[in-house]
Amino acid sequence: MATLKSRYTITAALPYTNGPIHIGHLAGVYVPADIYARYLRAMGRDVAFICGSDEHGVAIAIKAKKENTTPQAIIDKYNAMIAASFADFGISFDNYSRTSASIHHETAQEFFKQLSEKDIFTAQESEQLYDPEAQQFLADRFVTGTCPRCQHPEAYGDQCEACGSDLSANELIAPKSTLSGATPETRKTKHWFLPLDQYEGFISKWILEGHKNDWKPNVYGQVKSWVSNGLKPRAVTRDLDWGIPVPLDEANGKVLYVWFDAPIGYISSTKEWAAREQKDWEPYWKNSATQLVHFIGKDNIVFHCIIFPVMLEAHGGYILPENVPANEFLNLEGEKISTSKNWAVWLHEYLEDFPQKQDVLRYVLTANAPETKDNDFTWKEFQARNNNELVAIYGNFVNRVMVLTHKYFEGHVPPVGQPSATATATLEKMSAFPEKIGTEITHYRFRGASQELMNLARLGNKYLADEEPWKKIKTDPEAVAEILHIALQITALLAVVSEPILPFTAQKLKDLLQLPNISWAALEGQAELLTSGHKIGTPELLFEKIEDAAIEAQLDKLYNMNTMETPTTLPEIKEEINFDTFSALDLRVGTILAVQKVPKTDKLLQFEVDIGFEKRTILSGIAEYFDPNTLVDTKVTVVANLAPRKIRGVVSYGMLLLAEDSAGTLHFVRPDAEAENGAPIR
Ligand code: B3M
Ligand code: ZN
Repeated sequence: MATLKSRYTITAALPYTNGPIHIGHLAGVYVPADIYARYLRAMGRDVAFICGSDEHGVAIAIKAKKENTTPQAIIDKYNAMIAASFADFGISFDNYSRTSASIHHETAQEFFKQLSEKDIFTAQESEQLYDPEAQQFLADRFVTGTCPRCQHPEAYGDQCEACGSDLSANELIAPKSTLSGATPETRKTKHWFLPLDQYEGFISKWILEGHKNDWKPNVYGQVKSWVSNGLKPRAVTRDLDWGIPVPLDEANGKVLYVWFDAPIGYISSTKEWAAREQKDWEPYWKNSATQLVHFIGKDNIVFHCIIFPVMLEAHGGYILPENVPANEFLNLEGEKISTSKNWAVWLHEYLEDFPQKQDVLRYVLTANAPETKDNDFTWKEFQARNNNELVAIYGNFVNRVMVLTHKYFEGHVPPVGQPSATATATLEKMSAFPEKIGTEITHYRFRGASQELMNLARLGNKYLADEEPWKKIKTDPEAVAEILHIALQITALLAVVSEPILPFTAQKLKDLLQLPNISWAALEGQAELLTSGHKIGTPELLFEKIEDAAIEAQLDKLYNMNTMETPTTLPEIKEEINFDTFSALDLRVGTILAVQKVPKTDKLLQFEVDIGFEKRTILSGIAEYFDPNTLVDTKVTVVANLAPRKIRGVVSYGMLLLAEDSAGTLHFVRPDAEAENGAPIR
């Protein structure tokens, strides 16, 4: 077990308040951070678990424009929504602040002034991209274009989300304004640059040498590639009207770059918390006895491993992060989670559909966390882990122990004499679990921690199944007393060590057992958690089975089958595209050879389509609109080069084109009957 420090500052990435949060946020950042914080608190450490809303930046300005409202209205709406979601899921921040708070504006401006007075910045005029139509300089998400590193077609002006590279807008190939679609001009403007190039040695020594063995390979590898590509000065001011004003007279009208101010938000949130708790904030950020850990997603590595540490180093007097255990991304049903395509499981919606099941999601997202590679969330696995692990192992074990204790001993912990060899061996195995789980957590292996927790429940389940107290009760009640005494110790230990991952279940189990308050730290050498004669409460199920219908409903919602809004008017023309974008589509003539309904769904039809040179399986959610028997031999238009997509276990190779009129009626786009199958449609 890693030797623990006395004090921890644990930060979780500040979510942008430009939308609600989804399961990808929980899996990538907030559940692991919460498990880590809860465990360290349970081990008696002094913990500051810090977060808050990230309320500046272009993404919020864009959202406000889109919703024809103000950035302030956007941040107020989503700050409240996000804070509520975190509270609902038991993410136990000591403080959740917001970067629009005055304490943050002051802290960020003070930080900038300190660097400016130390002549850290290089101020220079340069040609920046400018949108002549919107009459606005373009930076960050105001401009998109092809990434010069990986050719990703939709990189942003400050970062490419595909390869993680940090970019400046001028580097983008074929840039385009996201405000007006215009091709930008360049205009002179002055900005203040953080000279990252001068800190290559610092980063190499601190990370590439100092954290070679303890930082996750995905994090270490990204830092290494940036340093080997050469760090470049980075502008930390912007020509925007939404953000924190730059505290320099000569910079009026400019604001701090959001990624300069946001990480300072960890410090201002700590200050806000310390003031409320009448504590001194400085030990949490300036004392080397404190361990600072940043929990983030992989797209934030450059900001937390290079830019923010350089800011702290340049400022002086701050500690640096001991670790930045960034997770990879969580996909959903085989696709990247996408806010714009509504391809997500939103936390507020999850709780509407699965009330009181926060711990089920916490467990599944932890057991399946994208710790070393992108991973996939499927509703089938969600159901399987709930039914086969939480219900069938954990819940079933606890319930049987409690029911049998009431049945045979009126709910009292039975006395135990000289323990048998089996009992001793079982207690020995049981007592190893706090350290096993703790070691996984302190090494940021939360998947492993969740499986060790389940292994403790498996130990209890197997012990009960092997010892069969229900058979022995008539012939050897003493043996049954020992069996249930031991089994009850295991349920009590489960209640204590479940708290970081399953806080709601842990509390419920403690209440059911009427377990005296005992901390993880006090478990060491504790022989009995429930002493003989202790009266336990009435058993209640901790988990319940999730039926197929509930999973179908989620999949239907996700595939947007039953929430297709019937349009009342014809939709507006979409954003203009150029010919290249259109010609990337490969449309072909096809003929329907066979149609069948996809089992257990009421929306999906599975087509076999002849497109001349091959036959394709194509799914379409139109079962409600057509009688399958009338469709064979229909001529159709096929999108032939759409990436294959697995839907309800069937891979769909392409898409059929249909027109939807204002009455909501669907019509196949049908080439002429004599058009040859496979003929390209231009
Ligand atoms: N607001 C989250 C993101 O990139 C970003 C994190 C800031 S942490 C200081 O989605
Ligand atoms: Zn890229």
